[in-house]
Amino acid sequence: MNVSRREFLKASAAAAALSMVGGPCLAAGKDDGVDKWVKGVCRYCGTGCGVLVGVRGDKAVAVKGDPNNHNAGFLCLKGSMLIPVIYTPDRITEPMIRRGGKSSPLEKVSWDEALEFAAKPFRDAAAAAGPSAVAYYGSGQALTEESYLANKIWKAGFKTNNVDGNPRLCMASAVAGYLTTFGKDEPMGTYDDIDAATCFFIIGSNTSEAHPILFRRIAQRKENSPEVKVIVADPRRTNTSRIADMHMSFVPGTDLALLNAMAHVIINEEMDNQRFYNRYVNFVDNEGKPTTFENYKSFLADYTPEKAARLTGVPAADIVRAAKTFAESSASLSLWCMGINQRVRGVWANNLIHNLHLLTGQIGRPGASPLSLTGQPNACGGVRDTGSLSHLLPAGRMVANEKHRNEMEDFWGVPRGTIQPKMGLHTVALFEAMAKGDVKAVFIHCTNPAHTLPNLNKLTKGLETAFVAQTECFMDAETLKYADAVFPAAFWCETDGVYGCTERRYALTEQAIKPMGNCRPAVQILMDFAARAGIDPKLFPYKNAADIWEEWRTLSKGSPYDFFGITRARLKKESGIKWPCPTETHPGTRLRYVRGEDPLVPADHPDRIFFYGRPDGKANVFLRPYAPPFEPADKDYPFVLTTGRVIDHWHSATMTGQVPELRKAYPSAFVEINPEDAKKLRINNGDPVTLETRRDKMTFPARVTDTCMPGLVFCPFFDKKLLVNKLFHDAVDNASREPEYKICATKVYKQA
Ligand code: MGD
Ligand code: MGD
Ligand code: SF4
Repeated sequence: MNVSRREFLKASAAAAALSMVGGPCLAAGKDDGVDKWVKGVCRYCGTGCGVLVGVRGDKAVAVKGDPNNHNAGFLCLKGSMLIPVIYTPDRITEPMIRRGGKSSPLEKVSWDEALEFAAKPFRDAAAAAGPSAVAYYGSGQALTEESYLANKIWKAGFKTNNVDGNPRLCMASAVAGYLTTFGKDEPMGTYDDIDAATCFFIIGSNTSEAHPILFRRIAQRKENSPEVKVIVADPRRTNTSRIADMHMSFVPGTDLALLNAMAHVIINEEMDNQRFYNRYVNFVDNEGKPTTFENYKSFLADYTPEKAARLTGVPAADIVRAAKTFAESSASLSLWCMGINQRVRGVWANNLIHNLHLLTGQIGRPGASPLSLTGQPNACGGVRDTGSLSHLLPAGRMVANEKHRNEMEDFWGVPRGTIQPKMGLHTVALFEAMAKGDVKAVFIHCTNPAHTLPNLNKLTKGLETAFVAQTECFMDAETLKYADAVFPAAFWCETDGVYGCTERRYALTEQAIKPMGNCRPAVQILMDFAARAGIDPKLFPYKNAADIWEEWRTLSKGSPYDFFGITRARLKKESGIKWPCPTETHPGTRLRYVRGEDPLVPADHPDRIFFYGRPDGKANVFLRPYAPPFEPADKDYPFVLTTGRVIDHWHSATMTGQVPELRKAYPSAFVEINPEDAKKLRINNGDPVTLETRRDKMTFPARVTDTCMPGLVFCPFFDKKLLVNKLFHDAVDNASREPEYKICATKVYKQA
């Protein structure tokens, strides 16, 4: 692209998003003739843009950005094209079962028959092999009420902690990063920090494609205040890096060395903030045992910029410049996503980002914060906060903690000892256990694992072996091939519930239209299913999702996740509220852990910042060494393959693939390859190029582009005709259990 950075910046601010404030909307209709506008949240990413759905008669006909939400009326293209997704002929509108086993066809049946057909194998498996023979596999795209309910049904009803979901593939390393550094999950910063930051440190996030409306806000901040610096650290030269003052492209998987080298420079150049860390920080070794600042300094002696330069490929001078800019700017904001989390050392990488903030005091002030970008619209509110993962319980409680289990048992009204003390199976282990026959029946909700799990040839064996009950909306979903019973779920604005996005913001999606055909809201499906599976209905005495919200809100009261003040009535009026929010008159919290801002910090606390997630109120700076990725390039497999997103498709494209404009933009997957490599391998644009890994091989059309550095190739994973995840290993971080989707070794050759 032959445009200057300034031109690109301008274009990014304007064109990454479509302006829709009060204007006409792209949809199956026009703004005029709309009977009413119903408030909601975009179905797609963790940016959590507010939308207004235009309804005419009994149909949704339009969508536009909510001018009163953080997105100020802006939406990106896919968000603005949600209406055709509702009305695609691909919608599943009737329950279906496979009467004759996995190889028989799906037949449409009544709800009663489908529910009974699905419930029996769960009853039988639990009776014959115990509670751990059943499982729930959920989603950061499910509504909060759905995940809270499922978590309760499985953990307190079936008495199994086999509750996991796609946030394990996504934010698990960020969760464990916050827990280990600050003692509690969820960030202290918010989107308001973007407007106050003077240095953006964007690492392992292609914000321009994955969080376009936030990228628009960053680009606008830079456009309006040219002194603002943007540093991007990403092996690929993405559109995000094109607005950067500095792009550090490095050998994939070497971030730990880069981040430690930045800390080294900060201390050696005396840019550290001793007053801050003496007051608010504990230094701990790799095992979490107390150590001293002096030990930390000696540990970092091994991470000179020169040494890190040899490992990462980033020039030493650039590492020094990045460290100085980060430390000396008046307010530095770090933003990161899957380039950091989807790594076998993802938790460590999260800790090292937090280290930079804690060393410099770039935290707890407007614009100065670590802020992980959440991928899915409700991974935070729905799954992390409700504790709907195999090791968690609601509101920051842990399965392994007896007091926490007892608190939940008392609140849920089940006998002490009901919740099992042993953690359930994390995602990869769950699908392995299904393949072995240890888990015999799984309920899959709002996720498409047959497309998106790593090492698919291995892990789909679990879906071939276990009984699979699945909620879905679209026939395009790959997992349907393995489903024994399919429940047609009401889609997005056909039902109501709360989403919680990146910045601790809860917002309500209201029902705008009736569910299509015979579809039902997922909370109804879950309750009907559980009752038939033998779970005591006293556990779910709810008429609707609003009742579940009421219970969950009450449960949060007095916890470090307190949002008791966020009532449904308030959510209907307001366009999102950030927790902590303990009372109905509290406006919500912008700066978590900060006295005078966060209601959970006592007004008379002696310190300005109180990290109340830890017993002594101090955060941890960890001594985390560099460790290589699981499968770096080698002599036999000399390239690194990385995977990720494109702006116009959502994950497995079951939704975005229904929209002709989005499909045309990216009709199929491809492999990006650097021009130098392409020349050596005699590859031209469009040539069929085979990637061969230790698991499988697959041929993609080539895109010759400098986006990838030499030695690196990139494939998006949206295309079900080219399931790139068959090429990947399933190695996971040993703390968060998140898979390393970002790095595997591959051969690359042109197909004859
Ligand atoms: P990715 O494309 O997965 O997107 O959002 P992002 O994480 O921003 O990868 C991010 C970057 O990591 C890539 O640019 C890649 O080059 C870089 N990377 C690869 N290896 C390394 C490494 O070793 N170190 C570092 N530092 N970086 C590396 C993901 C987010 O997007 C998520 S989690 C979800 S669930 C949502 N999905 C989604 C979608 O499917 N489509 C669109 N359009 N937007 C989405 N938004 C959300
Ligand atoms: P989606 O396509 O979002 O992907 O993985 P998935 O969650 O498996 O699947 C959502 C499913 O829910 C779709 O089948 C959709 O049709 C269905 N659906 C949509 N709306 C509704 C609804 O209202 N109700 C119900 N019941 N169903 C609905 C995402 C996962 O992928 C994530 S989060 C990450 S971060 C990983 N990223 C990643 C990567 O970066 N690289 C590679 N190679 N693989 C990855 N896989 C992971
Ligand atoms: Fe939807 Fe994300 Fe686009 Fe906002 S940025 S409109 S939440 S896809």
